[in-house]
Amino acid sequence: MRVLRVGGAQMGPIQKADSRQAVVARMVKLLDQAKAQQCDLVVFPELALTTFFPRWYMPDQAEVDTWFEREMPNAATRPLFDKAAAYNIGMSFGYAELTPDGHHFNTSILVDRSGKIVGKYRKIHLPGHVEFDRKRTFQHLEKRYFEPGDLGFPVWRAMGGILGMCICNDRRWPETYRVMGLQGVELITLGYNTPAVNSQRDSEGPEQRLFHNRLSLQSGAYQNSTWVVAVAKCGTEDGHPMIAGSLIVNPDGEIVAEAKSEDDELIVADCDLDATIFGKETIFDFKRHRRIEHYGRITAQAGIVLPPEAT
Ligand code: CDV
Repeated sequence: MRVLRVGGAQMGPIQKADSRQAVVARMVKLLDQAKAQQCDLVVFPELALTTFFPRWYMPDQAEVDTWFEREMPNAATRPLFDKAAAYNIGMSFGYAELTPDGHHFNTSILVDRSGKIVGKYRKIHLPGHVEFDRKRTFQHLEKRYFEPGDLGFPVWRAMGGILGMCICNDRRWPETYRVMGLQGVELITLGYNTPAVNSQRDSEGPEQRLFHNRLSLQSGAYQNSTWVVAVAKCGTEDGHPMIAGSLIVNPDGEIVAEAKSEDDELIVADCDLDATIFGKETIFDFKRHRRIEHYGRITAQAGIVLPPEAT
């Protein structure tokens, strides 16, 4: 058995006016709970340090840049790194990254038990739109504020296993899990900010969004025989509700821990990384069963190519 006790540190809403310092204090409290429950690894949400700012249209780039971090750790997050290292707990969390050469990414990092950053992932599947869209009931401007990630879907040998990361919308795409699955991933961490309603169709509310969340995470875990730890930032931010429903899913696709609230809440599960072996050696033994000669379209085209019309 290779058991990692993992804490999913769901976070309730962060309002526009909340400081990074106040948010980090909440994250440290969640770390305190994780320490009390003897967690080895704590997973925080996407863009964990601020409100979900892509819902706001900002024509002024200087204002946009105030939501980004120019270095990590920095003065605001140093207490989080120090506390995690003092507790000997690894962690992952998301933030908006502004690189020294001016690139903007929606980023997640993996930090080992000593407080060292050992992995970085930049969100690849950016949802939303670039320009203000008056037809939507609210904006989702990730395509305006971020560039698509440029690091692929790497995995890292860390915490005694093989770990990978993805971010929010990535969880809906089977390619995300499979690219990591092909590198033997044993545990995937991800954070999300998912509005409770669809700004483009009234009929899609929180129940359906929670269903799609579970469906994507459970199938991704099962089909790649990996643990998946998915953690929400949720509740109502500046009048905008987001789903909760943080989950830990085992390599059989079963939910082993699920958040009950829409607030700061730690969910915990013992994740035996050896539980990934059975699926990887049997029904999802990729080497024996995959038929890559028939998968060319997956990387050769992005959109749908319809068959010719019948004549
Ligand atoms: N932050 C996100 O990526 N949110 C998307 C919403 C826009 C659907 C998601 O996939 O949850």
